[in-house]
Amino acid sequence: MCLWASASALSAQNLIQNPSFESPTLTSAFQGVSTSQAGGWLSNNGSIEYHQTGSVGPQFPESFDGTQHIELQDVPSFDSDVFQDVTTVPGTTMEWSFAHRGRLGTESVELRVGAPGSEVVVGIFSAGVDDWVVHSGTYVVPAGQTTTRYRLKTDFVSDTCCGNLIDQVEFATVPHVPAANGGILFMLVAALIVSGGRFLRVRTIRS
Ligand SMILES: [Ca+2]
Repeated sequence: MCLWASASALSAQNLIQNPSFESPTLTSAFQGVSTSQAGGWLSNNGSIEYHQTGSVGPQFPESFDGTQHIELQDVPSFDSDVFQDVTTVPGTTMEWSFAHRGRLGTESVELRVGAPGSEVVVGIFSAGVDDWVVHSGTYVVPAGQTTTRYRLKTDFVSDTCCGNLIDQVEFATVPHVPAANGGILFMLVAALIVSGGRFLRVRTIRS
C-alpha cells in the first residue's frame, strides 16, 4: 500500500477532459459537434469542427493521436476557439502542451490561460502543413485562482474556410519528484517489500 501511494505521486494528471478529441465518434469525415457532446470542451459559438484521421485528401492529414482531431477556423464571421475550465490549486506548476498543424499553410493559434474571462496570452504558436508540431511549456497557477480556463484561439487572419488543426491537449500537474533522501527511502521501502525484509540486518558498530 505504501509503495502504491508513493508511485502514484510520481504520475502527472492531465486535467483536460477528452484531450484527444476521440469523443464523440464521428459518423462522417468532418462535422460540427455541439459542445454538449464534446466531452468537456466548450466554444464561443457552441460548436467544434471535428475531423477524422486522413479522411479527405492532403488537407485532411492523419490525426496526431488516435483517429480524430479538430479544426479551429478563422473567418470574419467566425472567430473560433475551444476551452475548458478546470479546478486548480494556487501555486501549482502545471505543464501545458498541444499538437498543432496548419491546414492551408503556416497558421497560428493563441494559448490563453487564466481565471475565466481574464485569461492572459501565454503565447502565439505557429505550425505548417508538413507535420504536427507539439508546443509545450509550464504555467504557475496564481494566488487565489482555484478555477483556470485553458483556451486555444485562432490567430490566423483569413477570409478562407479553413484554419488550424489541433490534437492531444494537455494541462497537467507536474509529477512530484521526491527529494534525494526521500527517493532513497522510497527505494529502500520498495526493496524491503519485494524481498520480504530478508536482507535487512542491523549491525552494531563499536567505537
Ligand atoms: Ca485525437
